[in-house]
Amino acid sequence: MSARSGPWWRDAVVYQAYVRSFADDDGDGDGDLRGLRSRLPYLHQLGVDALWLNPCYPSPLADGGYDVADYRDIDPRFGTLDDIDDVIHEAHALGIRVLMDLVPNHTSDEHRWFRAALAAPAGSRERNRYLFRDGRGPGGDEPPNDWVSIFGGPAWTRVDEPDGKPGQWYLHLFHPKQPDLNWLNGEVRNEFESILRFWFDRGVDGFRIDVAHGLAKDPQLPDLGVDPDHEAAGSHPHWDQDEVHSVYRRWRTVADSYEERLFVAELFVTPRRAARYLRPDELHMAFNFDFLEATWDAAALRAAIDESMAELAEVGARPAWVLSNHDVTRHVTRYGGGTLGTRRARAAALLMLALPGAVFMYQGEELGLPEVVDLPDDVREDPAFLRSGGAERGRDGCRVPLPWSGTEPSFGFGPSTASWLPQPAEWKELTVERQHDDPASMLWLYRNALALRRRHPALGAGDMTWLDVDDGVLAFSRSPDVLCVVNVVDEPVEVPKRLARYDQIMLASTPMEGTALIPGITAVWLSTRAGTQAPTTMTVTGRGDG
Ligand code: TEU
Repeated sequence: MSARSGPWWRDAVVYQAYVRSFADDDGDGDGDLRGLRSRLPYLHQLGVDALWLNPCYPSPLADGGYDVADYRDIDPRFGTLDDIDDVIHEAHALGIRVLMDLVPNHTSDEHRWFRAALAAPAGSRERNRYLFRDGRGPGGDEPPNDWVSIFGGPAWTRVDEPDGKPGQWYLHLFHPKQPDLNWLNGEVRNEFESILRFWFDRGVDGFRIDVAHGLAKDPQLPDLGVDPDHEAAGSHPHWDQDEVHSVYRRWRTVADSYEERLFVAELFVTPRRAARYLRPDELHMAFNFDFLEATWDAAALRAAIDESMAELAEVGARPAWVLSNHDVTRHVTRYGGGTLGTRRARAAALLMLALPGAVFMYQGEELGLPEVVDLPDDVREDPAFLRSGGAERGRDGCRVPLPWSGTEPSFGFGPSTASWLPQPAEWKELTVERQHDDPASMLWLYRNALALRRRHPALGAGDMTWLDVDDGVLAFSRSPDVLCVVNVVDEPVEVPKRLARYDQIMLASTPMEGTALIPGITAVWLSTRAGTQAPTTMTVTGRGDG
């Protein structure tokens, strides 16, 4: 029985599937929707509530699919609309909701709108869907302003006009193959509302919204200046402009015309500014990147948790915790790698999963996968790497296809040895099959934690109260009757006598003897009552799970 109340997403555990790297059905080395579908039983047994799919729309993949050429279809590499319908259907039958990834800041340059814009003259309706401007300087040879692309270089690219002469420039905050849309244009707004409906009508339960703070630009497109200090809220010309909120208010009315549809924002703004996106008539949740970015330090972790929870409380929103995603170095590696990184990652998982709110986990974190830091340059595809000439190592190292079974690549990722990025030989120790029967594995820890979280009322809606403990230790209670203690430092710590009544171990990230002493780098969930410990015998079914 579920201990939940409120909308499904309130305390949900959402599993992020990077479709290209999750499971490959046809053996071409790219994951696909049929592969994903065949692994839904695995996700069900893991105990997740929902699935978020990275973009799988038709795309030239100049930025891993965040360059969408058609928002109402599936890329043939990944499958068909029938395949996504099957995924949605079968996920729902297993009680798993499905979120898609919406990319509204920019399209692909291969989107029909952008092609039409290139063929049309300056000042046309077609160009006005994007941000085309004349250049500055003699002959308009210089970009319209000084904005820079996230992937390096200027944020403007000059086009050849239909007559073959160099002409206007278009804005792209990301790759030149990702032209920014003009969100002051009503046609753009209508189109995206229609796209939302298209997917909601197919049964999609919500969207993760890419670069949600980026859509609205200062209409004057002013220079950033030599020393862009835009701490003053709302004063940055292309991030977090107030106008963006009118977009989300409209989207919310669309979502609310369906049942329990969710919007999760990817935002890079302060917690205070993030709360504005989560007002009751806007988006529902935003990823907490301060938590992700906090170093493994008790005070830093606590500050990240407290600050964001305080801001969210003001608007009545729930947090969305995250440790890893497809854009960042995997947390086993961030936390120091090897045994140390793995021990910290285990403790971090129990910390995150004990907090109030939703949790977004990234595929492979349940296997304790590290970042692949030694990918050869010639296999890397991330524009962050390619456009910085390798100065940025980029994000390919967290996108390596999952190891499912066996002892040789592709480790059951697909029916062939192919995988679009090579998997390290050592991953034979980290396959799902290998961890399946190993109680000391990361997979067991996640499965047990998710099962407890689902079943224990404290870990759903329960209140959270910090307890006063030693430096280097985090302790909080969740009512009723769960105490989470995280010993962040590498020395054992005594549990204060006043908490001795919590003498039942529900789940611990390292083996514990008794509850008086918490080993170094360990998180534990304790209870005063017997019978709440983690289920320890579980079987997993599904292709290749052993
Ligand atoms: O990311 C937004 C973003 O600004 C960063 O995470 C960015 O990807 C990183 O700093 C570059 O190295 C979102 C997506 O999550 C990301 O995968 C896309 O590349 C980006 O938007 C563009 O759509």
